[in-house]
Amino acid sequence: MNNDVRSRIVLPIVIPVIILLSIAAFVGAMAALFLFNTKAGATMLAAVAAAGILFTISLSAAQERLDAPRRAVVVFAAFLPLLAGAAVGLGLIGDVDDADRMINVEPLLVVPDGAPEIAAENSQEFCLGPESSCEPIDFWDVEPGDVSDPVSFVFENREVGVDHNVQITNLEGTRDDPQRGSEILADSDLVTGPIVDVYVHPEGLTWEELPEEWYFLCIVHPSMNGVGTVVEG
Ligand SMILES: [Cu+2]
Repeated sequence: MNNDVRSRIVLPIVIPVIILLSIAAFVGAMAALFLFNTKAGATMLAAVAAAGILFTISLSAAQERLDAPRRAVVVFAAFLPLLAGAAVGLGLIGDVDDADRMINVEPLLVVPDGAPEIAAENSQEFCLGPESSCEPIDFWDVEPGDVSDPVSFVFENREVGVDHNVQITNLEGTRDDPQRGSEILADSDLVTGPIVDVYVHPEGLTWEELPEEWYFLCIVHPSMNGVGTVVEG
C-alpha cells in the first residue's frame, strides 16, 4: 500500500474509529468506576483519575514535544487510575464484595409482559379499569401474558393517603361465599396512594402453579376481596 492510499483512504476511516473506540472505552471505564464501586472507592479513584488527567494536560501543554520518559509518565498518570477504577468496578482487582460495589447480584425485577392490572379507588373493593370508570370486582379473571410467568401484577392505589395492598391466598369456602385461606401465595407491599406498585413473586411462583381458584384481598381492608382465576388468553 503506498503512502498516498494510506493517507487518503485508510487513515480517514481508521482514525475516527480509533477515536470512537477510545471515547467508548473512556466512558465505559468511567461508568464502571462510578457505578460499580464503593462510595469511598469511587470518590477516591475519580479524584485520582481527574488529577491524573489534569497533570497530563498540564505536562503536555508545557512541552513542545514529549520525550519518551515524560510520555510514559503521561500515560501512567492519565490512564492508570482510570484502568484501576474500571478493574475494581468490574471485580478484577480489589476483591470488593459485589453488594458493596452495588452490583445487583440478582437481576432487577423484570415485570412480565401482560402482567394484569388491578386498582383501588376506595377502601370497599378493588376495581379494574381506568380512573373514573373503574369497575368494582368480586371476581378477578386474570389473563397473564403467559401462564408460566411468575405471579405478577401492577397495582394502582389511587386513594390519596390510604394504604392498600394485594394479597393472594388459597380459597376457603365457595366462590359465592369466599373466605381467606391460610396459605399466602402472593403478598404485595402495603403502599400509600396515589402510587403504582409493581409486584413480581419473589420466588417465581407461576400463575399455573396457583390453585384453580384463589382468594385475593387487601390486608388492611378485608372487605376488599374476591375470587381470582387464571384464564388463558
Ligand atoms: Cu385496602
